[in-house]
Amino acid sequence: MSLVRTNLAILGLQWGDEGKGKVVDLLSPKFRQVVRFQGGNNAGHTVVVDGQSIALHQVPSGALHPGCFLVVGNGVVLNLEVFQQELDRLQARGFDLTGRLMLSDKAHIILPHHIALDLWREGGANKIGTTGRGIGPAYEAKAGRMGVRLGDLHHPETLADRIRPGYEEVRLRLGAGAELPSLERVVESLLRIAEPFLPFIGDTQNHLVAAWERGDRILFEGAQATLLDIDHGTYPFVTSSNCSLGGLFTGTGLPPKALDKILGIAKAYTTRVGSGPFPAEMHDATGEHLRQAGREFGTTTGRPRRCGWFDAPITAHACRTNGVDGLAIMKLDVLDGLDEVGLIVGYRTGEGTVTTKLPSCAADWKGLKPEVKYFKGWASTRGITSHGKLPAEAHAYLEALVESVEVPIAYLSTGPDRAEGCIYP
Ligand code: 2SA
Ligand code: MG
Repeated sequence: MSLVRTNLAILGLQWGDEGKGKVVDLLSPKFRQVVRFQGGNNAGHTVVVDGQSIALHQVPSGALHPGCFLVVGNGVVLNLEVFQQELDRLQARGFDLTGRLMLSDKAHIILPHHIALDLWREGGANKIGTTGRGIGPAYEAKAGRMGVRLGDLHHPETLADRIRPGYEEVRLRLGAGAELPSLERVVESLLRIAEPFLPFIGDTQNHLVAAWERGDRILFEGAQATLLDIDHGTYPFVTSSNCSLGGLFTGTGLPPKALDKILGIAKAYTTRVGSGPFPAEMHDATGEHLRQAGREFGTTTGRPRRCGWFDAPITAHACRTNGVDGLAIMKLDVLDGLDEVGLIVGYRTGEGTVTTKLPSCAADWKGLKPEVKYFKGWASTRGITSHGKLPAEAHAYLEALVESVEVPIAYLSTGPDRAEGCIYP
């Protein structure tokens, strides 16, 4: 897949944690603008440089490249306190974002009562295993027209009136037991935390349209992934934004013709954190091996991830939803040393037939058993930088994977470091 002169979207094709951060970090030197368009600090992108890893949650992964201008689009929900911590961590490592960061004045702010509501719900029977960062309630406030946007920070005199309706509703819902700071405290601490950000707040849509018109190359960095998309994922076990392609346009204000190519990111196996349908899940020693070998614990919350073989039907669904041009297959090396490697090619239903169609309803996933095709394992792919050096068994596995998803591989990752991987012919 040629990337010459393209504006490119990087999207997750599974349930998140595919390794989007590494791909964005690798590609961003070729781009002038790196843009986040949805999600918030529920995202956790780990980039590894010279053996040292840096976890980013809201700052676009292009942060480590001084030539990249970083844009946080209107579709993002922001926790400014956490954003400040990220900036401080970057600063301590010598990465200064002054003069190369813009936050949309239309992006919504995650407020303390959003976090309280998220945690309150997660303590009840309807818990869905959120990251507890207030993401859902912040998007609800936006859709309910009670949200507070970064642009509102320019009007401190009316900020309390902006915050009050949403704040009062949460207080009513949580009742006497709610440990919420007073409205005055919320306003006062927001103004204090937001102060350093005021110079960065601007019209990111105008900024991006101008960048597009003058031919700046733009990289769009998706967070979470298609199976967590509020419309196209395993609802209700999803996040509250459109993590698939549609969210890129609503979350930036750019039209579809501003985008040239779509790179879909998938791990060579499948993981998910939180509850919800996950037919690939293996509760046995192989599942545990994948978790340990792949260090499958959440970047944001440290939660152990559920693990299983590569699930072709879900990945094919994600490729269709996003119109993916090429795949980046990550963490192939985690499958090293296994006697055999599985690939889920369909699901066996209660009636004994095999389907590749994903149910629309979470309840209909129950009873679907993965139909696994097994391949002979290989010794090692770790650190391989040339496609020709892959073991024949790994080739056979990847060929079957491509055949089942019907999208070619563009990049293959064989280890966490920037250098570990190869362009796939
Ligand atoms: P939320 O907090 O409302 O977005 O949670 C709703 C569902 O979305 C899932 N979700 C995620 N799944 C994988 N990775 C995510 N980000 C972190 C990371 C996760 C972590 O990148 O490592 O550290 O635990 C992410 N964010 C949201 C979540 O598990 C719920 O199923
Ligand atoms: Mg992640």
